[in-house]
Amino acid sequence: MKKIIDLRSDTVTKPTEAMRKAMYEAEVGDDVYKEDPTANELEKYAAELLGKEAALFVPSGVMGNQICLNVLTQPGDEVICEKDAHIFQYESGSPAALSGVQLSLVEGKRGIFTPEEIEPLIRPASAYYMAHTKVIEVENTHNRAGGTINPIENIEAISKLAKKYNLFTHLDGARIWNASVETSVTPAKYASYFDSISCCLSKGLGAPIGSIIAGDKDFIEQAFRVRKAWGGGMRQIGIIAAAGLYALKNNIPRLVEDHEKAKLLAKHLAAMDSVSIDIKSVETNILMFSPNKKTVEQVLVECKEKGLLLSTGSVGVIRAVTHMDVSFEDIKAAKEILERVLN
Ligand code: TLP
Repeated sequence: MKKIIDLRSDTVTKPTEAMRKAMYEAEVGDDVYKEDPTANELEKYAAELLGKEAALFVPSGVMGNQICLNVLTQPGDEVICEKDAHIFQYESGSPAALSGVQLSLVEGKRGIFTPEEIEPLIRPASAYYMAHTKVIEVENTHNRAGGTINPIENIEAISKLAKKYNLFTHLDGARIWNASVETSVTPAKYASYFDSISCCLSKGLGAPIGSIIAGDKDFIEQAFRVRKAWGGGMRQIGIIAAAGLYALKNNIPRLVEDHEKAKLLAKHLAAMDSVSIDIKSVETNILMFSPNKKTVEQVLVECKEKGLLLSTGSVGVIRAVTHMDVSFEDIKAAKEILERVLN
């Protein structure tokens, strides 16, 4: 059977033997009663890693972000975020549908906005005829911008601005682990500038299911209630929590290897005339590029025929994501397929 190289996303990773063993051996209980020892251990471990009072295991990154926004806002509030934020582009309109909030979009550059750009968007609290600005949301690393890292000094300045206006801050840290290994800024340091954080176990860390949200105790108590209300209260989840715990304990440092693979592929692409790519923008495990001679759709179809799966970014852009289930040899094979298809 022809080998398929799947660079559509880091969500496609499959649990390893060791992870499956941890899942098999997990002690379980009913988590709706808070009696699943493995889920409890995962939440305690994650809270410590993120430097927060408490954490909650949730089924997905989308649910994590949406629960956080729901707890931090009231219907009619406004959340400031970057125009390509996952909560705006890829969460099915849920801020409006589930929490009755509207998003105020900032242009940003490479997924990053500065405090100066958002200060004019903060609505005066006295303006009863306007939505209330309530939350500033940051995504780090930024998916649609190509895995870019938000500099810690910028995050600190955004957090100061939020405090000045009495606003909450939320971090979509689906890939905060990637930012952390690349910059050596700890996940806890990143999280310290936010009231709530959502981070994925099922992307580069290789767990099959799940995300973590973290915040103070009161926040997590409220989040526990919203998770149940939205049908996310699960029972013997130790089986999947064990995978998450294994992922957090074992799979963070190896993410640097995924970044090396992405940078290598970016270098190969930059050497081809038929491709536009900003090689400097490839900071972590995501790379975005545009074909010069064919349409995105043509390239996706032809690559698939040859055993290489890719996805799309914004209009006219192809996305490739490296992860633990692709090797350096796969990157070489991907380069050869791309050379044939793009030229
Ligand atoms: N991103 C997916 C797709 O939805 C695009 C991917 O393949 O990258 N925040 C960020 C920054 C994400 O990239 C994602 C998933 C999520 C949240 C949602 O996570 P899940 O898929 O677990 O709900």
